[in-house]
Amino acid sequence: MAGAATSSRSAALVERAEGLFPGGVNSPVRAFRAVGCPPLVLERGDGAYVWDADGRRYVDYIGAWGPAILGHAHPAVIEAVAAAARNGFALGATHPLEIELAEAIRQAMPSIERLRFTSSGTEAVMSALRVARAATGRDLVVKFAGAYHGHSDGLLVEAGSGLATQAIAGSAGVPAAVAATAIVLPYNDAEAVTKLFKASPGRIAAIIVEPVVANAGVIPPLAGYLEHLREVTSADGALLVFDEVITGFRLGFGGAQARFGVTPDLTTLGKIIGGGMPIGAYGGRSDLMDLVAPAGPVYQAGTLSGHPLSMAAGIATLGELDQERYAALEGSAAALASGLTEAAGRAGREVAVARVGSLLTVFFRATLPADAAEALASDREAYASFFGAMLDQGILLPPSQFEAWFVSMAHGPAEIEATLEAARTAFAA
Ligand code: KE4
Repeated sequence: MAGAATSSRSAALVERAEGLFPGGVNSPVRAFRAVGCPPLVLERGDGAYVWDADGRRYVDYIGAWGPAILGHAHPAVIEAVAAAARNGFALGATHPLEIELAEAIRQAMPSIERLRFTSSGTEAVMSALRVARAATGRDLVVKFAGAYHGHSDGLLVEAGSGLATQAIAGSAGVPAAVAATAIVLPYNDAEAVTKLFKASPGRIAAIIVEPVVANAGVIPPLAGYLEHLREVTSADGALLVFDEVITGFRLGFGGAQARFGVTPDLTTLGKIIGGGMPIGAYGGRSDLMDLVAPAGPVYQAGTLSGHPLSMAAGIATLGELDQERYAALEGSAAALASGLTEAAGRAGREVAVARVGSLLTVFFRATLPADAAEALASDREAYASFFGAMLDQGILLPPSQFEAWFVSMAHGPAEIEATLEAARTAFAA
């Protein structure tokens, strides 16, 4: 049986967790249900490695779901958090470290003229859309099938009956009236966006998009697609919101908006900017952000927003990111992707490896998916057995076909080669 939790300390901990948390976890993906094996209990990370509660070591591609771009427990980040902690934790007023991190973010992403920190990506997205609705006086928001923008009610939605019709709830407990404020379109379909705005001029507050989809597995934008979203929203007076919670500082210092040269009106961030500590941020044009209380009529608040320890971890993390390290990261991820493609080919396995920067997905299907519907057609069983075979060899992949692998700057040649060696065995199994 793959992984831990047979008869062990992990198993005992899993059993206690199951009596405490829904599904035994504090976030659903950690239950490993999509890969049909017992969840790991991880209690230590260092560089590219994590250890489970029985001391088993794994090369880690979950990367805390994005924050760990430096690798786990980076000394500079630990020292920064320890130093900040010695001055106390949240103090309840503006802290100098908030200003320092905000200035570092703005320097890297100039479209973020002003911003507000939150404690999660969900809060950042929820707040950015509240600003968009206030700024435009419109209620409807467009998102794309397969994209994930956190768990706020208005975004837990699925496509309505017809294309470009109002969405339906994607979760129990989401009122139909709230779901109806969203429209869900297929990603990478420029025509669908054009048709929607032609049919509903002046009614849409914003499009929110993962500029590179990472929550359906990795799906890059087709050439010209993001530019098209920019043109259509600008022409209609709607706003363009880039959800860069994953891509921000992942795809380079300026995130996806720099890589693709498309400037959104608002951006949401999280994960890397907190270096693994709780964080989110939303920001953009100052005329929009000045609508937020106490400067303007859009209310949004948070006890631990801008928490000094999160700020310290974020500042230290961004301080370690430079062009040389991004180039090395690009090289490792490229070597991994091509090695995986070759290993699968040699074993006669039909996989398509998608990669943008250090985000990658091995889709168990013949061709790269262009949207969520195609991604969903992947062979989940095949992914699940591949996951198990890799775990048995000490390689921890994301426990779902529809999550991205996160390569870190701590994944060196040894880790990449160990992963490819394990993949050659796993594909042949
Ligand atoms: P949080 O509220 O989980 O900090 O961020 C929500 C969010 C917003 N936008 C994007 C593009 C995201 O990917 C996320 C959260 N990502 C997931 C991983 N697919 C977090 C992992 C989890 O839910 O446990």
